[in-house]
Amino acid sequence: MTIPSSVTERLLIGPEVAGAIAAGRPVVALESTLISHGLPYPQNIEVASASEAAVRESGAVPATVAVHDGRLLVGLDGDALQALATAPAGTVRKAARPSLAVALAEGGWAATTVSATMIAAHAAGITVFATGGIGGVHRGALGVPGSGSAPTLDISSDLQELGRTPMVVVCAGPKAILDVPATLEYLETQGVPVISVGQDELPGFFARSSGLRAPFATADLDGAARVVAAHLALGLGSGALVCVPVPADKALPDDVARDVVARAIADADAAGIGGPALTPWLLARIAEITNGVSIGANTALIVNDARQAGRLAGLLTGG
Ligand code: PSU
Ligand code: MN
Repeated sequence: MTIPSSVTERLLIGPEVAGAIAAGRPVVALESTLISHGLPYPQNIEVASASEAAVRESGAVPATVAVHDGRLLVGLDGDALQALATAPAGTVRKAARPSLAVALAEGGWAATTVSATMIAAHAAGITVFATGGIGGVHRGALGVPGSGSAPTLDISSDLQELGRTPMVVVCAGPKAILDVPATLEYLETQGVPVISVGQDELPGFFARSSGLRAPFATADLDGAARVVAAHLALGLGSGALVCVPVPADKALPDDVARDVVARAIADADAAGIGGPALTPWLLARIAEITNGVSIGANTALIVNDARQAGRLAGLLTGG
């Protein structure tokens, strides 16, 4: 058995994506965990297709990333997207930095989280990546004051990946299910600039605002592109996080978002859910509690992020 000895040997880059990278044209990586674990069918395939279309409309080439039979696919075709979106529950692994090797070695399909998508996209030579929300410090990771419960230390590998991989990730803010202040502190420690576009407050994923001031804010995407370009040119090795708020017409009101998230977290605690299953479980529970309204917000913000990332990729390549 010959085992590929580098990430590059595992890569299988789609022809259109490979052509765009070689020509220096703007490319946007898209992750696949939100397809297999983040949203139900058929909203998952709709959002995957709409995100690719939004990237194209803004003048860039989309490259959705996943793992299949030992290869890191960068640029899925329509059949592959469909296969991922319709796979029976439990048959698609969730691959992050710590579980990428298992996903590659075991064969079959795996969806890539933000961390694993960054690894593949960076190896392919892509700089810009769009997702809905990054993983972060889960509530209770550091213990719950006064509760006597032990810290879970559940901190997404997305945060360290942002600290070690020089890419720009466009999202709608850290997922509201997280300990957002701790997530911001962690990103600061990792040397990751966090830039809010168009508002001083950090976007709150399902809601326009997280209730926290963003570390940096720019009036528009051009301003964000200037900061990102300066950061990447320094060669520090870390990535940057650009946060754009969910479109207003699909946003959950700030107080509603706060309440449903609190309820879902209490339910997860009661049900004993933890580890990699926690994020998908909470997203599904929030969809239930809101009668699907959260799915409308989630899909709108993902497609919007893809569109902004396409524009950002154009600005960064001088387009
Ligand atoms: N954004 C979404 N839905 C998702 C995710 C992001 O709108 O399902 C996924 C991403 O792939 C992210 C992952 O990397 O959740 C984080 O999982 P964890 O907290 O287990 O690290
Ligand atoms: Mn985790």
